[in-house]
Amino acid sequence: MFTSHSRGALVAAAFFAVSTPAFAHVSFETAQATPNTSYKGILRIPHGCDGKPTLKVRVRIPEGVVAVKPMPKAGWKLETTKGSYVRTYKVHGETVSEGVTDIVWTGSLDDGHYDEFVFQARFTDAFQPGATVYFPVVQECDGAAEEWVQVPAAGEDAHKLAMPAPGVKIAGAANAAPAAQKVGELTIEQPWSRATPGGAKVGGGYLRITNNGKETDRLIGGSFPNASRVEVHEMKMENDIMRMKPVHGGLEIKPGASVELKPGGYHLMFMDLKAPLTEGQIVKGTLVFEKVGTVDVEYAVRGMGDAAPAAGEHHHH
Ligand SMILES: [Cu+2]
Repeated sequence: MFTSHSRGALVAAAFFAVSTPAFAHVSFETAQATPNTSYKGILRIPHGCDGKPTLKVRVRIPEGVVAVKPMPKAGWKLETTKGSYVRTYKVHGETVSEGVTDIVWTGSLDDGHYDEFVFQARFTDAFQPGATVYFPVVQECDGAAEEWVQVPAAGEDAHKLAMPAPGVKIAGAANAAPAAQKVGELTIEQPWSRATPGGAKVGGGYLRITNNGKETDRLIGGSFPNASRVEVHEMKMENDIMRMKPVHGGLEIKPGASVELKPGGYHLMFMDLKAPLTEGQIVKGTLVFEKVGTVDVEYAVRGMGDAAPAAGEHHHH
C-alpha cells in the first residue's frame, strides 16, 4: 500500500506550485473534549516536510490523558510505547497507573496529500475546564522533520507560534469543583492558584470569602500539599515599594462582608513549595478559620497570567 515515489514526487511538485502548505498546521478535527468521557482524536496532517513525504507520525500523549487506543491504518505500521503515569487515575471505578505514552505510525504520505491519524483517549479530571492540553507531534521525512511541539506560555497567543503542538480544550467538567461552598456562616467561592515556574519556592492562593453570619470570623491559615505552611498575606507600601507581609492575627471577615483574595491584594502564600503547580491541576488543600475551623477546598490551577505580583515583590521575611 505504499505510494510509488515517482508518482509521489510528481503529485508533490504539482501541489507545491499552487498551494501554501507551510501555513497549514497539524491540528485535531475536534479540538474540544469533556473530562471523563471518551474522546476521538482525529489528527490532521496537511503536508510533508518542505516537499518531502511524511514517513512517520509520532504523537506524544500528555500526562492526564489515559485509556489511549490508536486506530490501525491501512498501509501504515502502528507502534505504541507504554509507560507509567506520574499519578494514578480512576477510569470506570478502576485505578490506572500506566498506559500508552507515544504512538508512532510508519508509512508514507506525499507532501501534496492530506491524511488523518486517529486514536481514542480519555481526558481525566486532572485538567481544569478551559485549559488546553497539547499533544506534541513530530512528522519525520527522509532526512527532515516537522516538529509540532511548541506550547504557548501563559497569556501568549498560540496562533503566533510557528510550530504549535495541536491542542484540545477542556470543556466544562461534569464533576468540576463547586463554584461556591457554604461552611457554617461562610461562603467560599472559586479557590484558585497559579501555575509556578520550575524551581519557584512559593505559590499563591486566591478566593472570595463572604460572611453571612453575625460575628466576625478570621482566616488564620491552612494547609497545602507540597508546601511546608500556608500564610495569609497582604500587600503593603513600604518606602515606595510594594511588599507582601503576613497578616497579623488573621484576615478579618466582618459580618455581611465579602473579602476577595486576589493577585496584588490579600492572598494565601504556599511556602517552601516542593513541586511546581501546573495549569489545569486541581489541588486539594485546607483553610483554617478562627470560628468555622478547618475547611477542605480545591484550588483550580490557572495559567501564569499577568495579573500576579511581579517576582521581585516576593520578599518574605
Ligand atoms: Cu505573599
